[in-house]
This record gives sequence, C-alpha cells and structure tokens, in this order.
Amino acid sequence: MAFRSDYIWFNGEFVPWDDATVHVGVHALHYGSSVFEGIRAYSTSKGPAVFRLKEHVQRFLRSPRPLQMKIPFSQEQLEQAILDTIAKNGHDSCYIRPLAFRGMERLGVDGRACPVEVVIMTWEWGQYLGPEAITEGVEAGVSSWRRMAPGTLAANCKIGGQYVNSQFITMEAKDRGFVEGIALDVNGFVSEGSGENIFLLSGGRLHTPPLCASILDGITRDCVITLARDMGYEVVEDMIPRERLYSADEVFFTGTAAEITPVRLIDGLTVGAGRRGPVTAELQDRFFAITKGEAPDQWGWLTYVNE
Ligand code: PPE
Repeated sequence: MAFRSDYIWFNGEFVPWDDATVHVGVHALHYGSSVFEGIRAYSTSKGPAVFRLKEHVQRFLRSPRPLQMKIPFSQEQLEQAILDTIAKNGHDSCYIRPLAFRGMERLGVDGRACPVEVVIMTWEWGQYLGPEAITEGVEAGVSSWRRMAPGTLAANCKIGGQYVNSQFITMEAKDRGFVEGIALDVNGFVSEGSGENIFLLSGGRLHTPPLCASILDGITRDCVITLARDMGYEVVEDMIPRERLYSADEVFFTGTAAEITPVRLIDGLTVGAGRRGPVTAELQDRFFAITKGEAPDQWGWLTYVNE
C-alpha cells in the first residue's frame, strides 16, 4: 500500500517514478494553480476496471476553466493514458491521480504565460478514513472553518489551491480526536467534509446539500443519488442546518477515496444507534457489488483496462 508505482505518465511519456520531478520555480507551487482528479480502479474477475472514467476526465477538463488553463490533451487521450498507466504499472486495483499544473516560465500571480504540464500517477491506496471505517463508521466533528463563500473561489472545481481550506478542516478535526471534519458553508448550512460529500437519513428520506452549498459536485454523490432512487428512496438536495446533523438517523460521507463511509458520532453525540445504519449498509452493498463487477453495470460505470 505504498505511495509508489513504477511509472508516471508525464506529458504523454512514461517516466520512472523517481524521475518525475519539477523545478522549484513552477507557478503552481507558488500560487496553487493546479487541478486534479481522484479516480479508483477496482479489481474484478475481468481484471482492473476504472470507475466512472468518463465523468472524472470530464470534470478534469472542466475544473481549470476559471483559471483559464487549457489542458493540452483531449478527453479520449486522457482516458487512454489512464488505462495505459494502470496497465504499465501492473495494478489489479489502484487510486489514480491526474494532475495538471502551470509550470515554469516566470513568476507573478497571472500565470497564463506558463506552460501547462499534465501527469497521471497511480498507486495502491486502501481505505481512506482508516481500516475499519467502511464497516464501523468514523467519528467526525463540525469544523470551525467554513467552506469558501460563493464568488471567492470555485467550490465546484478541483483546483489545487482550494485544498488549503480542506487542510485546515482535516487538521483541526484530527487535532480534536476526530477522523474527519464537517464544514459548514458561509451561511451556516452543512457543506461537506475536507474531501467527501455528506448525506443524512432523516424520516426515511435521504438529504444531501445542494450544489449552491459550496460543495464539489461529487461523482460518488451522483452514484449514491442514482442508486438510492433506484432502490426506492426519496433523495432531496436541500440546505441542511447544522442542528439537523444531530437528529439524523444515519449520516455517511461519499467520495472516490472515502467511498461510502458511515459517520457514527458527530461532536461526541451518537448518530442514530451509534454504528453503521441499515440504509447506509444497503447502499454500500449495491455500490461495491457494482465496483467489483459482481452486479450488472446498468449505468455503464465501469471501463475495463484489458478490453
Ligand atoms: N468534496 C471534496 C472537497 C473532494 O475533494 C472530494 C473528492 C469529494 C467531495 C467527493 O468527490 P468524488 O470523488 O467525485 O465523489 N476528494 C478526492 C481527494 C481526496 C484526497 O485526499 O486527495 C478523492 O476522493 O479522490
């Protein structure tokens, strides 16, 4: 489970892991001018399969628009490069990190003169929020840090510099003894975790913050909405005041890295029965059956590497 693999795809060429380096003068290092994706490839009986490849690459190409940064590769080229990198590194399952950044030309805040560099890293990354998180659930706390206000940054884009806000949230949570923080938006409504979207089950209905609550438009969030509706649950995207976290029957995080992780305690108060709830478990079962290629892929979410 090391943060390592044999090769990194770097501007269209494979280079050995240790040689994929940049100069200290790259623009992104100084001003956070990068965009990235997080994707998982799962082990199936037909070899590794990338989960929602198309949607992740689409978001990767959309994220840099407010930065006026144009990624010099097409959707098709990036999809193929990701599949090639997994095959080249011989993974059975892995986490995939495409990254585009403004490179080295000159410094100064307006980096539009700098070249855009693109890399794809892969490595084997296990359970993001701890070994027992998926089955046992995690302890979380509401952060004293707010998510970015509308019209400040671009919450819907995975821009590197914005993850300073996520660092504040997750470091504070860990210092308080929690696994993860839950951030509110500038108006005090629930937004999301440092790297996860959030759902609540209340009165038999699922609630999740809407896109206007400073969230990333998560792809796992979309999967859960699709699966839950297919299973007959009502799902509403609505503004969630903080206090509703404490009266929810179930709460869970969603994300590529976090997958579907139950939250069993918030600010020291138990969520429901204080362990993974039945609806969360049912959604996890459906989700993992699809990712492992064991259930029919009715929405076309898997791309097999060896096909
Ligand atoms: N919100 C944020 C802020 C976020 O970073 C992620 C992904 C999500 C929601 C969930 O989005 P999606 O993966 O499309 O369902 N966070 C990525 C980075 C994690 C990291 O620590 O790095 C991820 O899960 O890959």
